Amino acid sequence: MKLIASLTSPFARKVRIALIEKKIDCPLEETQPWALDTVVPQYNPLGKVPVLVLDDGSAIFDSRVIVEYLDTISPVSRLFPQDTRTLLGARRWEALADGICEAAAAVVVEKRRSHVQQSPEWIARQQGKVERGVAQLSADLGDKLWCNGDAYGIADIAVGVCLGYLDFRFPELAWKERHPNLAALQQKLEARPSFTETLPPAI
Ligand SMILES: N[C@@H](CCC(=O)N[C@@H](CS)C(=O)NCC(=O)O)C(=O)O
Repeated sequence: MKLIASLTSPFARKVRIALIEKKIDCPLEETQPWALDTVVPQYNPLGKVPVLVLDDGSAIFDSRVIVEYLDTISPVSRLFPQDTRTLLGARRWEALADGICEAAAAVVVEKRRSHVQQSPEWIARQQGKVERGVAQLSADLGDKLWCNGDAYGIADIAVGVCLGYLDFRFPELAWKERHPNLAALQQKLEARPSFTETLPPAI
């Protein structure tokens, strides 16, 4: 098994954290999905990382599918709840956190285009998703210790990765002042070895 990923992708970080939490050894093949010579399209027609390549050569893609697969191959540190209702809650948390990352990443990509090509309306639309999404995360967390139910799991990983990605790409966003409950959660999560070992590299 090997993981094809970039070190800056929040979706790949989610998978890397899950591998560490579940104590699964898996070599990382680093690639830049935007590079012309990347191997990613050989494994994922969508050309996106992360991709998990299994020993039989088959490929699993989309971080949500990969993390759920990893949870089935090792009983160590269950990340997904067993109960159907709680499981739906976990998936909703993950969908929202991932959606914020997608909108934030879309802004990063748009801002790499030349000034004349950039669309301020498109950027504002994505920024609106980020602002509203973070406010929803904060409202849903309230004063609870963990995002979903009473135990650490995939919802916390997805939210911690999302907040870390905002800090990485948009340090000027003042979400911590507006949402101190999320700031406290992130501080707790960033203290875990799985989070410290997977911090994105300095840019
Ligand atoms: N829903 C996917 C999103 C993956 C994704 O968007 N990855 C980005 C890197 S952060 C990528 O590979 N982008 C390249 C492209 O869109 O061509 C997942 O959860 O794995």
